[in-house]
Order: sequence, then C-alpha cells, then structure tokens
Amino acid sequence: ENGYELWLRYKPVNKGNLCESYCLKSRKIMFPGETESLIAAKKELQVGLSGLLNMPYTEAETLEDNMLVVGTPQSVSLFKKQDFYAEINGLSDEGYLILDCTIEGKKAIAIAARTDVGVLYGVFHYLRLIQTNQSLDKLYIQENPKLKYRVLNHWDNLNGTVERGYAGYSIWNWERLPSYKEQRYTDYARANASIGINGTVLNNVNAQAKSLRTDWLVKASGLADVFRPYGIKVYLTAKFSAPKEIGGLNTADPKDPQVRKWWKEKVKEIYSLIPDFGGFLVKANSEGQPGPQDYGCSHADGANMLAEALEPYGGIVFWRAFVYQNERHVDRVINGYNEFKPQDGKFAKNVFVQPKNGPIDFQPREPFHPLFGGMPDTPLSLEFQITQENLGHAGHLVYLGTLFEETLQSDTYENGKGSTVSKVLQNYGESHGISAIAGVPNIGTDLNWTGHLFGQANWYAFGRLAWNPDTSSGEIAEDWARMTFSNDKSVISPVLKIMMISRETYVNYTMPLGLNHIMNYDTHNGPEPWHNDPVWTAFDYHKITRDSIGVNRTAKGTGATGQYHNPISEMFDDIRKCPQEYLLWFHRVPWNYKMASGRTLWDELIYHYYKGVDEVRQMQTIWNELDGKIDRERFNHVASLLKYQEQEAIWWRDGCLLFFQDYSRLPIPANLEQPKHSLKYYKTIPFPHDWKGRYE
Ligand code: BDP
Repeated sequence: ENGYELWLRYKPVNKGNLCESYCLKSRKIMFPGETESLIAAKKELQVGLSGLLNMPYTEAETLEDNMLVVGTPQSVSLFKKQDFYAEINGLSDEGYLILDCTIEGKKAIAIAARTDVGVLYGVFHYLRLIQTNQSLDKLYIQENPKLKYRVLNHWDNLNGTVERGYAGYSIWNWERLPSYKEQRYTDYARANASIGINGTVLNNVNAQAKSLRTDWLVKASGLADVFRPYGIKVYLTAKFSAPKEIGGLNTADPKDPQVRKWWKEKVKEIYSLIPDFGGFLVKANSEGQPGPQDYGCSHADGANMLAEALEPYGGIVFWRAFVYQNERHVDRVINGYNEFKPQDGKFAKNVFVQPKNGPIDFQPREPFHPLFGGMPDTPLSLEFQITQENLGHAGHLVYLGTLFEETLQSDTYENGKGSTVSKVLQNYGESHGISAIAGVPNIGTDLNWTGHLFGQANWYAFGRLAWNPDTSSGEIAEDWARMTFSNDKSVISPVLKIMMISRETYVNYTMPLGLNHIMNYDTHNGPEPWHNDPVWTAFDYHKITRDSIGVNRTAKGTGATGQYHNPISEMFDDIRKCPQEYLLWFHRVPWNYKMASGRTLWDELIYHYYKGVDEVRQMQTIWNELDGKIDRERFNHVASLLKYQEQEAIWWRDGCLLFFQDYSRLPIPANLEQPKHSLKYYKTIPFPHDWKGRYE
C-alpha cells in the first residue's frame, strides 16, 4: 500500500460476525436522488460498502426489512411521514441523522439530512462506523457541525511550488486547468468531505495579484466545479495591491472610490464564473505584503472594503492577524493583540479576523493567542498549521491532534471559567451568526499526499476538530489508526502509543520549557539558536547570557502576560505559578533556578533534550512491534523515517545543549551519551535543505 487512499481504504471487515451483521443491515439500499451531491454520496457508499463488506451493492426501490434508506425529505418523501421528520427539520444546513428505525413496518437504518451535503456527511459517518468496527445496533446519531466555516488555507504558489510544503509540489495543475480535471482533485474533495471540511483557499497568503486575473479565475472555476458536489467552496487570497498591479489604477487606497469600484467589479466577475465562491483570505501589512496601512488606513478599513464587495453574494473575508513588524523592537509576541484589540467591533459583519493559534508563529508549543477571549465584538477564525514547518517538516512523526486540542481547550476566562478557545470560536456562531477555523495543509504531489504517512493523521485531525472542536485528540487518533491500518488491537495500541507521545517528544528534543524560535533561520528545521545577524537574531527569543535564559514577558518585562484575562494573566506572570511548559516563554530564569522536580533549570533542560531522543528510540522499538502485522511498504516507510528522526533529534539536542553550555558553563553529566561533535561543527555543517533554492 502506498498511502494514496488515505483513511478511505475500505478494506474488507475481517471479523466474521461483525461483517455478517453489517451485511445484514446494508443488504439493500434505497437511495434515490439525482443532484450532484447525492450522486457523489451514492458513489462513495457504493465503493465503501462493496469494499468493506465484500458484497455487491444492491439498490431497491421498495421497502423491505433491513434496508439502508438514504436521503433528504425531498429525495425520500417517506421521511416526511416518520416521527423523526421533525428532527430532520431541526438539523443545521450540514447536519445529519443516522438512526435505527422502523419505516412502514420495516426495520431500517436511515441516513437522513435536510440538505444533500448533509446526506454526504452522513454517508461518510456511516462508513466510518463500519471502518472502525462499531456496532450498528440501536443507532441514534445526530450531528451538526459546531463551526460554520471549516477551511484549508493552501500556501500554494501559481508556479506549482508550495510555501512550507514538504510533500512535493502543488496538486493544482494550473497549466491544464480548467479543462483537464485530475482524479486527484476528486479524491482530495472526497477526503475533505469525509472529515467535514467545506472550504479551500487555493493559493498562498503571500499572494500574487494575477490569481485574480480573468484567465486564472477561469482555471479556479474548474476546481470549484469538481469540489461543489462535495460541499467545498473555493476561496482565493487577495493581494491588496491588485487594483494597481492588474487593475491599471495608480493606487490601492481603500479611501479611493475608483479602488472600491474596482474590487466590486472584480467580485462580480468572480461570482459570474464561480457562483458559490467563498471569499478572500488576506495577509496585509505583514512580512512585506501590501495593505491598508500603506495608505494611513486601518486593518478594518481594508477588510471592510473587500467585505462590502463580497456582501451581496454572501462572501466572507478572512483577514489575518499575523502581524509583528510594528513592535518587533519591543517584543513580537505583543504586536498582534496590540494592533487588533483596539479595532474590536470595527469590522463588517462578513469579516473574520484570523490569528494563528499562538502569538508568535506556529512554534512546537505556544500559549494560546491572547486575541482569543479578547475580541468579543469581532468573530475570530483560528489558524492552525497542519504542515510541519517548525515540527520537523514531513520527516518527523508528530501527531498534531494533541497540539490542536491543547490550544482549543485552553481556558481564556473571557466569561469566567470554561471560556475555552473552542467555546470562544463556537460562541461567535451565536453572537454573530458565523464561526470559523482554518488549517494550512500538508498536502502535495507525493503519492501518499503528505510526505510522511503520519502526516495524514494531522490533516484528518484538523478536519474532525473543525467539525467539533471539543472532540478528544485520542479518540480521533484511534479512528484514524483503525481506518489507516487495522482494527486489530495489537496494531492500534502501538500506533496510538507513538502518536500520543510524539508531539511532546518533538518539544523535548527541540524547544522544551517554553523555548521557541531557535530553529534554522532559512529552513525552519534543525537548531540554530546561534543565528545572529542585523536582520534577524535568535537572541531575541532566548536572550541567553552567562546567568540566565528566557524572555521576561511579565508585567515587569514586555507585558505580554497582561494581554490575558485573570487568573491566566497572574498565573503566567508569576514564575512560581507559570506552567513549566511556558516557563522560558514568559520568564527569564537563572541557570541554577530550582524546578518543581528538584533539578536546576540547567539539569532540567538536559533532562528534556535527552528524554526527547530516548523517546524517538522508544518510538522505533514500538513501531518494530508492527513488523509483519501491517503491509511491508508502509512499515518500511515509517521505520526508515523514524531512523532519520532519531538523527535529527540528536542534532537538535547536541547543537542546542552545546550552544547553551557556552553560556551556562555547566556540565553535561558524564553518564549521558556525549555529543559526538563540537559546537563549531553544528554551526557550520551545511543544512540539508536549501529552502530558498526550492522556490527560485
Ligand atoms: C511564517 C512562514 C512564512 C509564512 C508566514 C505567514 O515562515 O513562510 O508566509 O508565516 O503565515 O511562519 O504568513
């Protein structure tokens, strides 16, 4: 197996009894309907059931016992006469019911929804029950997504490369679009629909204006046509200077009526080509991208101009809050909050402000972004990174479900205890009628889509959490493992063990105790805490000296702790109460500081770095238990990447500790495996990836 089929492998259920009972319940299927979404759902059910149950998929038009009845009250008018009709009507636009019932005296399972796409989601859920060997007895499942916009943000460039993509090139073959539609696009849509993703931004936030030119829009419309049956809307990034670059105007000033008119006409044109276009994602006044501040206007002024153009068509603006230029000299961490908090409530009603999960930049661990809980009057969309820019690229096995969950379950205390980030996002649904979450995917042209087979779990986990941000990452990992490998306990349990420790393991061997942004300047892989040049210095992030390490972000330092509500603010501010995993994020700490473990800070750092490497070795041992229990191709793929990960973990551990030791002048205990090379070696070895070169 090469991994192409993702979690939709539909291999035969191999437990005899179970399979028999599944076969009995899906003996015949009543699934009328001619719309493109119902046809897509039916195709999936057909492929899924015939694969899983190893029997022909048989349709019937009249009721008999043990049938599967699938549809909406429009497609299956029988539903209108059932007592669960009211429940169908109570579902949201994308919700569904799966229930054991009796229809006109015949025993049946109904997969019912108000809308066609709800039916599609219900079908995927039903298949998942079988894929994960759940019982189909007494089924009563009612599902509505907890967030309305569940969107992938591709960082794909128009030339086919992917910014921070580690699984090959972009899957969009722009040259041949719109006429040639690869099978991969449909499979991409199926995978996304199976986890409830309902939108995709096709191109990079570091945008090119030409993506909004008519010829490119026509190409994008080809993808929209493939995705539509699967409930997925297409969005584009909008470069703020587009009116100048492709519109022939001499300004992009949002105050200029000509500029506003240009955007309105552009949007009108987009909707003529893509009638269900989702809207724009914008990176403005950030890392060199143009924006409204270039014209003395605010983020809200810029976002609202685009929102006004999109509003008549139901389109949305996602305006990113990833900005750090203006207060970089003080502390990058406080910049996003300081720029956006004063504008709370100033955005049009179809605008989301979109911060990343943490206030720096997709580090292996960050405290949640203080804008969550700080913007009651502006709906926020949360941006996660699924691609592992700072987590070992596609070479390291790091299950991100636990990272996502950690952020989502962080309590902001916005309205007292229990105001988790997840609740903050969901509450916008009630207060503003819209809610959203975004993920920067790890998808590319590699046969297995994500480079590392386990990267698929991160795509999967993002979708499941977007649908319900309160799902446990462990439960999601288990579903994924069952669908990806097997329902056999002796397979699931080692796979889960590895997945559930993997993120902490990564933190341990790279940036434990709240350290951050000490990775290689160009590639963002491998250690470079020594990077120090006039443009960028890692010393801003660790502030290492002979005596101490860490950044003072307390009230007496840069004040970042004051951006959180109490009691979080006080907790982060007080070195004795600050959770150890954020210690060096918020505090500057002497090397001999006594940690809760009784170890000094120096010894605690050593402990974590060594633990990280040991855990990668444990992961290899655990993986080896699967030898012979899963197919050779995927076994070898993961086994050899784990070896690579071990080398990289050692590189991180030794590079960082030798560098820190230059300042602390404290020993690495003799009983531990000693670094094989000098610090000089780590500073000068050529980095394996030439990130910039990839894109030239
Ligand atoms: C940084 C990435 C950069 C992105 C930027 C962003 O290194 O490639 O363009 O974030 O999110 O993490 O805009």
